[in-house]
Amino acid sequence: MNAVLKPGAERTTAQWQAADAAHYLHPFTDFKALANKGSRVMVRADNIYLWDSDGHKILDAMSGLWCVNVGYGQKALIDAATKQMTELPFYNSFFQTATPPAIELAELLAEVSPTQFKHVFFSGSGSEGNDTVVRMVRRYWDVLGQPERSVIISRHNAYHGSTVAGASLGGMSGMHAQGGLPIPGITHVEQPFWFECGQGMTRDAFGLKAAAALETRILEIGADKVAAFIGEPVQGAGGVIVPPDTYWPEIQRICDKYGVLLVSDEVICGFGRTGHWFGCERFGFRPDLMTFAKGVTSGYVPLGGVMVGERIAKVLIEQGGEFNHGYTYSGHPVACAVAIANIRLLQQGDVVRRVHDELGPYLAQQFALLAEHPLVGEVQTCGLMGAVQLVQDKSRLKVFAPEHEVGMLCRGHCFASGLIMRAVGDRMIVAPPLVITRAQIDEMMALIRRCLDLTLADVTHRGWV
Ligand code: PXG
Repeated sequence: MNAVLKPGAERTTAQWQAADAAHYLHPFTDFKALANKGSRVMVRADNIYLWDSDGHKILDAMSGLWCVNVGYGQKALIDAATKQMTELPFYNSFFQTATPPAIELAELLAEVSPTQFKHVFFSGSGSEGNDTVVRMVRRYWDVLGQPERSVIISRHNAYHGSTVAGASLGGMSGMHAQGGLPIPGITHVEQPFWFECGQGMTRDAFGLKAAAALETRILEIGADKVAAFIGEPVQGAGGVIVPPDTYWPEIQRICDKYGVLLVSDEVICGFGRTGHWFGCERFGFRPDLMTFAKGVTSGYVPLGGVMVGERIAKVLIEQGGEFNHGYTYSGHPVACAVAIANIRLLQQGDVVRRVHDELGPYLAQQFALLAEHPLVGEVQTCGLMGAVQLVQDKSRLKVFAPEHEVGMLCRGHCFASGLIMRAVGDRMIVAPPLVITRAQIDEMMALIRRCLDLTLADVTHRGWV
């Protein structure tokens, strides 16, 4: 009988790292630097914990990459995939065909989405979802006889993916610096980031000012040339930037005034992350399109898509003829079956309400205590997302010199202490699985506190404070 090996134990860590360095180009990575250092190889997971190839247990406060909303090891998702793979592992939806999971998921998404959404277009990822958004909003205006209405307005420091259209919609200067992006017809306005752009104003006044940047740009371009505005309800990859409450209602007012389509990128905020099914519900706006991915399957298999509001669906269905767009994996039956099981689990476990009523408020309360730490200039939370802004001088909210990379120092302590927390510059962020318990939030907070203390000791020792 063959011995049953532990996951990952087929090779030693050093052997995994050598093969990785020899063949595997990782996303958003300095290939040479990583090859010299060696990857951390993750081999197993359960609930909110991961184990690496050296057997270390790690609390995953980033839900994989903002996606494992129901936590690891959920049997219902595993069984759904196994059953669907056995019955029908693949069929496409191109040539007037469909599969039961794709149809049923479309129906279920309409049930959990805000009422204006009755239709969905599936993709394989969030980036592909946003490519679909670009093609769909332009097609909509074409069909209505206004093809010149093609400009899409987004925001600096937005993240909308890494395909050519996704990276162009995004407002990441590092991404625009490579490969001639953004493509024409996409323009960026101010982000609602009070800490960086709004100090000296009240948060509410700043929210209105940041939204006014949209109106100014619409008037500069001409409303008859603007197709849509896109934004994340809370900027995730940008650093968990929770906008002032005045921001989104004003954006909605401006889009309505000029007839501009409003697109909510819900790739991170969707499926309970904010304590609502979708982030737009938390902030009180009514998008025409919603991009989703990640939490729709809790990341167990890739799936994304776009919820299409009735304003657009009606035009495309009744007057549009053929829409020349789609992906091999649009409506992949295994991905859709897993998504159905995932959404049922969120519904049956009352997970979204628990984030709203219990876990979100508890995280907010615990993060508020962190604000007293000498390194912390600002904390923000929204549902089960949180950000801690590290500062050099708390009284004046003065930031560290970027070259000191204090966020990376802190992230290093997190890694070494068994906690996965992201650093965006000097903003430390978490987005744990939505099934986390209060006791596990306490465990996470103790680790965060310890890492802040270790970082404070470092910067004191180096004379940076
Ligand atoms: N929109 C948003 C709001 C996202 O956060 C995408 C679109 C693209 O999704 P795909 O599935 O194509 O990756 C995302 C992805 C980070 C990080 O470092 C965030 C994402 C991806 C990778 C890294 O925080 N978000």
